[in-house]
Amino acid sequence: MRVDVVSIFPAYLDALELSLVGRAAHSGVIDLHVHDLRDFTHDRHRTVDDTPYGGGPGMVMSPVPWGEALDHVRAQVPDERPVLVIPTPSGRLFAQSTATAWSTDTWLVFACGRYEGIDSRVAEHYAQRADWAGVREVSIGDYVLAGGEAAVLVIVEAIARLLPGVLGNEESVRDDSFATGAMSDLLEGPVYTKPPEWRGLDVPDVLLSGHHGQIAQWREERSRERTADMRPDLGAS
Ligand code: JB8
Repeated sequence: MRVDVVSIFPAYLDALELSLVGRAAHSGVIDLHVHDLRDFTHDRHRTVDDTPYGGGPGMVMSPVPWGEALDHVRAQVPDERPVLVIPTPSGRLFAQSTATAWSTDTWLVFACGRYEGIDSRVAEHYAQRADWAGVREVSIGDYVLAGGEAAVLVIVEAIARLLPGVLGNEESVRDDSFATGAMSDLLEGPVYTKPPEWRGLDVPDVLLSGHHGQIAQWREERSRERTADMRPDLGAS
């Protein structure tokens, strides 16, 4: 999968070189390219924003450098159509099902807004372009960030761990109960490792029993309890 990110803070995306996503990039599973939006300006001050039509607080990102940057990215692979992803608090919710769906795409281009966001004609224009595969405006949750960069870190990590050959622990993601069941309706219950007693706290006996049927039943009960407590909205009780 090719991933391009356009931002006025390209160093923010340095974290993609680390850990799981970095391993995917170094192994060639992800072909990662980060671009500085200001490289597509032409004025002395490398201006990317302007005042909002209709008035109101703050500034809006100009469509002009965005068009130049995205056309430059698009031209890097003439025979592939990218999806344009725009993080915004006004987008559709990005969920585990979104990560799964996008994990089979061949090319994602992320546009990181700042200020009050990107001139809305950018999304409208690229949605009409036959040489792009579409535009997806997404929110990672009901809170407001200062820009799209942190959302891109979240989205790319959620996708990267689903790609074949990325996790060291191959089976945990391929396992259906982990990849889908885990997030779609029930939360994971408690987990334990050695030592069997730590600061007066014991590991539950059933987990040391070797009775796999009882262990599975116990884990399902704990999952249902935790879901009812932490996430009653998931309706697991
Ligand atoms: C300016 O909360 B967010 C988000 C917030 C933003 C921009 C993009 C995304 C751009 N503020 O997901």
